[in-house]
Amino acid sequence: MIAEPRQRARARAIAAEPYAFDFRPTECALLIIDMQRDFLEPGGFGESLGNDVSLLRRTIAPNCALLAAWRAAHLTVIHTREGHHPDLSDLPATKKHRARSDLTIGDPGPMGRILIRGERGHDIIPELYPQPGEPVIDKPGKGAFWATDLKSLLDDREIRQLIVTGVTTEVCVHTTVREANDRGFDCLVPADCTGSYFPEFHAAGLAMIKAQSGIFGWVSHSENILAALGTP
Ligand code: TIU
Repeated sequence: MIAEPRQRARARAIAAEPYAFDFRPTECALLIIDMQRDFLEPGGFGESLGNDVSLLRRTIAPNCALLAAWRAAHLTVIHTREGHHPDLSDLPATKKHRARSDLTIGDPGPMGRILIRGERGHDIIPELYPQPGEPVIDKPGKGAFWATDLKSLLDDREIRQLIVTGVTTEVCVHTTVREANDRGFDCLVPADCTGSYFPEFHAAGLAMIKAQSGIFGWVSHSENILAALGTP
């Protein structure tokens, strides 16, 4: 028997650039990228490399507000973490050695072995910690689709749209938005919920997403999403 096509979810407009995003809540997942201690917390790996983590920490409050509204609306939320198996079997030698740093992935760092699954620094910050039942995608790469089961997880839930937040704008958020775009997902990126150690890369990354009539997707602000969800 051929299944009936699912009713299209009712759309709500979210103010965005380059034009309003046609938000269909039940077909849309909130995808929170790599809000991990080692990238965001003072004393973590990111800061030990000389980065100013306050540039990333400003994303915590708007992500918390968005996540709370998303949970209250009972919509799909998915978290990701960048990291590797303790035996480093999924870590390309290129990724380990390219930085030519004294401290690289797998080495003992300020919060356990750097970007190794199960270590304190690899885990998600307490403010945004996943609740039971919320999927957590452990990814070895920058993009959330490569070498993960994210695509089948989204297909199982009939998700066609993604609101992508997290860090960093031009690295893991951008790679994931590009991967999602090529797989047929519409992506909306709220600027205040993403951040970079390099403000100019943050700005350029967002500009690239919405350029050319939305070549990779839409850019907005969390307040516009909260308004569409009916959250003041
Ligand atoms: N999550 C993510 O973006 N991983 C990175 O390594 N980002 C940097 O900006 N280095």
